[in-house]
This record gives sequence, C-alpha cells and structure tokens, in this order.
Amino acid sequence: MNRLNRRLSGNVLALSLIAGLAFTSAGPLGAAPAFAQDQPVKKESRRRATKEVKPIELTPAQIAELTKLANDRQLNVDDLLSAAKTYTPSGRHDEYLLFSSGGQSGQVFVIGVPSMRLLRSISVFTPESWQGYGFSGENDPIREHLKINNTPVEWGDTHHPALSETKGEYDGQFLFIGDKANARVAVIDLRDFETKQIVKNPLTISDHGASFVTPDTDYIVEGGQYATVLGYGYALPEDYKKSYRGMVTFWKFDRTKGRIDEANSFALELPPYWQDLADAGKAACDGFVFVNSFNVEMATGGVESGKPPFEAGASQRDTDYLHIIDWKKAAAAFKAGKAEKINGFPVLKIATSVSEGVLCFAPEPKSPHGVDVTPNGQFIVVAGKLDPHVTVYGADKLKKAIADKKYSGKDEYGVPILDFDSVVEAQVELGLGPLHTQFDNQGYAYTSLFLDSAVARWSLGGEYAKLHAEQPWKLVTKTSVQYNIGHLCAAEGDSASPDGKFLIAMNKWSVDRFYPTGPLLPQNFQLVDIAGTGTAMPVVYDMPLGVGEPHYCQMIKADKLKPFLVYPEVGWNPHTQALDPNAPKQGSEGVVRSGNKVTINMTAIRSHFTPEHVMIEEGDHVTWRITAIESTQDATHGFCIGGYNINLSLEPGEFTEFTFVANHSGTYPFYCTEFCSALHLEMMGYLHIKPKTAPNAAAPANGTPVSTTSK
Ligand code: RUQ
Ligand code: CUA
Repeated sequence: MNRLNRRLSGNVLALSLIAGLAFTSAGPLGAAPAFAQDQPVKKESRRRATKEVKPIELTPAQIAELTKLANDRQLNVDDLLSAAKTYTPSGRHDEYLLFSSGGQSGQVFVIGVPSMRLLRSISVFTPESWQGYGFSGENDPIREHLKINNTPVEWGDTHHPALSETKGEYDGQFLFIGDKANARVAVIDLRDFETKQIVKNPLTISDHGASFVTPDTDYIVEGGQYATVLGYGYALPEDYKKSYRGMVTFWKFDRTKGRIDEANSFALELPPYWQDLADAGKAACDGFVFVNSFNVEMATGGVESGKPPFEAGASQRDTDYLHIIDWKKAAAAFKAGKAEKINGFPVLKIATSVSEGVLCFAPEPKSPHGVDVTPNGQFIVVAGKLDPHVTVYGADKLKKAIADKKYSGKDEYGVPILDFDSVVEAQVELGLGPLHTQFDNQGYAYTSLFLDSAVARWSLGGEYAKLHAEQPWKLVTKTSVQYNIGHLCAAEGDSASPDGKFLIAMNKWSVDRFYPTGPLLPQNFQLVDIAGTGTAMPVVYDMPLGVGEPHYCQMIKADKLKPFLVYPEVGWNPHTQALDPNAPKQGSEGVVRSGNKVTINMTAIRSHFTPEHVMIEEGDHVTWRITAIESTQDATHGFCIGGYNINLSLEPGEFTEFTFVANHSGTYPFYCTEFCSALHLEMMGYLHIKPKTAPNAAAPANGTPVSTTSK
C-alpha cells in the first residue's frame, strides 16, 4: 500500500503541476492533509473581473465598438441599459438571493438577483440524486418521511416559501415551504440549505396557504384550500355544509431546535369555504393573521350530472370573506385546553373561536386570491381576482370595528361579519385579474394582473403618502410582462422594510419568448427594475425556468445569510447539526461484524475511500458510515453503489450513514460521483458480497478481488 500511495501522491503532484490545476491533492494515506492551505492557486487572475471598480469613461473607440455590437445584434439603448443593470461579471456575487418555490418539482430554487443565475436547487419533497436526497438505501429516512398513509408520496407541489423573521425582518436563518398537493410543510436550515423536517397536516390532504410566518416566527401558518372532511374523513356532496370544513393550522416553531414543535401546534376549524392565501399581521396589525376565501357559495359542482361547474358555482356572489384571526387569542385558547382533537390533532371548533373572539370576517370582492399586509401593518390589501380593484382595509378600522362589534350579520356558521364600509380604507382600480401585491421603499405597491399580463404600480396612502409624488390610492403605471403573471416578489418585499430596487414577475406563460421546446414551454421569471418612480419600471431580464411551475418566491439581501462554507467539524451530522459520535475517523476505518449485521466505517478524501475493498456476505444487514475528511470549501465527493440505488453527496466535513440488505451477491464497484480531483476516476473501490451459494469461494484478500458467480 505504501508504494501505491507514494506513487499516487507523486502522480497528483505531477498532474497538478503539469495542468496548473487549481485544486491541491490530499496528502498521502494516513497523513494529515494540509486543508487550510488548500487554496486556489490562480486566485488573482480569477478575481480580476471584480477588482475593476474604478469609474469608467468610454473612449470614442469603445463607443464605436459598443455601437457596432449593438447594431449587429439589433439591440437598442434600453437593451444595453438592461444588460448593464443585470450583467454580473465572473466572480462577482449577486446582491440578493431569491428563494423560489419549484412548483411540481417539489423543490426550492435559489437564484441570484440581478444576474438571475440559478445557484442551487434544494431538495424538499422530491428525491434528488445529486444531493443524495432519498438515495440512502432501504428504509431511507427521507423516503420514510415522505410517506403518507404508508404510501410513498415522493413529490410535492411547492407554492409559498417563507423566510424566518425576527421583528418582521427576514433573519436569514430558516426557510419554510408548503406542499399544496399533500398539505405538508417543510423546514429548511439556511446554514446548509438542506431540508431538516417535513410535517404532514393531520386534518386535510391538500392545502394552499402555506407557508406564512408571524413576525417573530412563533408560528408557521398553513391555510387550507379545498374544504374536506377534517381528519381524512368521508362525506358526499349532499352533506357538504354539514360535514365539510376548512382549516388553518398554526405550526409552533422552535427556533433553538430548528424544528416545528408538533406537540404545541394547533388548528382552527373554519366553514367550508375555500380558504386561500394568508398573511400575518405585523406592527399596526400585529397579532392577526388574515386568510381570504372564495366559494363562500359552497358550490359543490357536478357538471357530470348537469349541475353548474365549480367555476360558475363558486363565482356567483359579489363578495367572499376575509378571515380575520387573532392568533394570540387562539394560542391562549389552545393552551387553556379549549381545543378538541380531530385525528389526534387539537382543533378549535368554530363556536369556540367565535366565543373566544378569535375569528371574524370582513366582506371582500370577488373570489380574491392574494392578501398582503403593508410593511408598517397599517393596511391589508386584498386582490379580487374577478374584480378590477384591490380592496384596502385599514388596520385601525378593523381593530375599532372588532372592539365596537360593528357587524353587518353572521354567516351560516355563526361567524360575525364586520360592516364593510367601516373597515375599508380604499379601493383602487388597477385592471383585469389582480392576484398578488408587493411593496417597496418608495410608498408604492405592486400588484400582478393575470389577465392584463401586467404589473401595476400604485400609490399607497397613510404614512406612505409622503414618500411619493402621486396622490394616494392611485394607479401610477403598468408594465407589460410576458405573460400571465401569477405572483410577484420585490426585494425584501414581505418584510417590515422592503428594499425596492428589484421585482420578479413570475409568469405562467412564455409562448413566443424562447425557442420552443416541444409543446411544454418554460415558465418565465422577468426581472423588473423598480428603482425608478412614476412610469419608469422596465423589464430588464428574462429567465426561463424549465423545471416546474414556481408559485411564490421571497428575495433576501444576500449578506443576511451566513451559510456554512464547510461543515464546522469533520464528522458533522447535518441532520442534528452537531458532530456525530458515530462518524468514522481517519485510522479507525474498517468493517465490524456482529452476526449478520455489519457496520462499515469509511472515510473519503481526495482521492480515495478507505477501505477500498469491502468484504461482506449475501444477506448481511449493512450499516455504512462515511465521513468526508475534507475541510476545503467545495471539496465535495459523491458516493454511489450502482444497482443498490445508493447515491450520496459528501460535502466537506459531512458524516452520512445509510443502510441496506445485501440481497444480491457480486462484486460491485463503488465510486466517487463528483469530479473532485485529477484522480477522481481512481476514487473508487469494490464491494464484494460473497454469495450464500458459494460457501467455499475464496474470500478476496490483499486487495485482490476474486471472481465469484453471482446468483
Ligand atoms: S398561488 S395557485 Cu397565486 Cu400563491 Cu398558489
Ligand atoms: Cu472524490 Cu471524485
């Protein structure tokens, strides 16, 4: 072995020198490698682009070159300006990070702004092989976790990401995202951008209004959508009003543990309207959660038997109900034992919520979609999908009307309805199909118009009126987007102090924007420059996203994030975010057998695994542990065993464990799947699974595999 090592080390050095490779070799086997010194050697030349920060002045020759280039490529001056606003030289980092839902991909995408470069996808509800998410053999904890009613549900329809907040500001610690199809909420730790927890709602199969956080992330709000029989029950449409219910769930978040505390979470039973999006109040309306709804008609569809379809039945009335929930009172009622259990989960029944002053309604036009609270909490904006207006509620008016019991009636379930005129501050006509609203730092609001395919900029009133030149509550301008915008997202746009500057239009259709990729076309994220005022609001970049239909995203100032560059210690368990006592250490590698249970302790470092030959027997129950003995940034290895569905990502310092039953004998090469070094291809080994049927087959020895007949 020593001779081999000397030769390998020599080769690595030779190769590095010859090829001028930026990475350095690991030391010889057993010797401590010089991690800290492992730095790219061409640092200076690589960073050249970012060092050029002196003000520039274009020479006549450069202007001529630029003009020729623009004319050759048929670019106009706006195009050149857009390029200058978004082009991000190699090595320069983006100012913002966008956390986007991945829609049907079940993932989260991380995108740099303004460059619109995709930086990473985060596996959440769907196994993903590069990240080794869900490829850890039999009883993979991730796949176990994705089961619902014992059925593997290995995808999600991610809709609304929510960054954790402290005092209403994004704090860069955690990200939550809801799975609309399966009513699940996931917790992602932004130290390593990995999913740490997935909770399944015990009341309902699907949801929509998740995730939204209260201003200090005490609770993660999961609103429902399609009413059903809570607790996965059964009832026919005839019994709709009696048996179907909506819900909103308050998941308690334990920031120290970085986990949802299921035992201290609860829900509210709601009438069987279709609850839609939610937003948590802050500042002036702190303590409230707003949830809007549609189908207060309680239409039950049935085109197949000649009844009006849902789309018609659910759109008859002029108003639906904005649900106003006092979550602090709700939490107190839950703590006082006033909840009843449904499917083992505590639920405040409608009558309890009404008598405790937890729940009331305000009328809202008309089949609305988004509800968004202004950064100061003074106003609540509801976009009425089928109404050309947004309706703005005043927080003070709501509080006063609740205190004065200014009701115009009750709904069928006994929930008081506030008098519309007493709570409305303004209605602003914007255009067709308003869906969602965001805010900037200039006293403007931005609303997506699905049918108009436009972003509307409009002026806020109240304290915001002094920030802009326009009259309050007026449409200022509209920018066309391509096409059919759903959500939009401004920089820090849901926080108590938005930054303005950039806005993302998340467009559902992209027909004619890009070369067609068959009948299925990408989604289109358009970057809108909102730094100007008045009518200045150009689209400056198109980013096709061909990996699912994202719904919502949030944009955070990049320097608020403090991710690990490598795991803090070698042998780190990302699940516990601590050093793992089971992590194999250098020098303690090997195979430990106890009956038919074998534990393999392995280390990985550029460019070898130790051990390289693993001898086990058919039928063995295998626990395989690997520590990536690396502390150089980006020195990531992979590990796969073909045929056994094993694939891992071994990030610097990471400890991983997986288990499987060695049901198929044979000699299986395993290898590193990440091109980690010049001798990456040599970073491999053999798993020898001795067949039961060949009891006398010679065991491989001294690193020399013998051929065996597999069954
Ligand atoms: S969304 S359809 Cu407009 Cu937030 Cu899920
Ligand atoms: Cu390690 Cu390739």
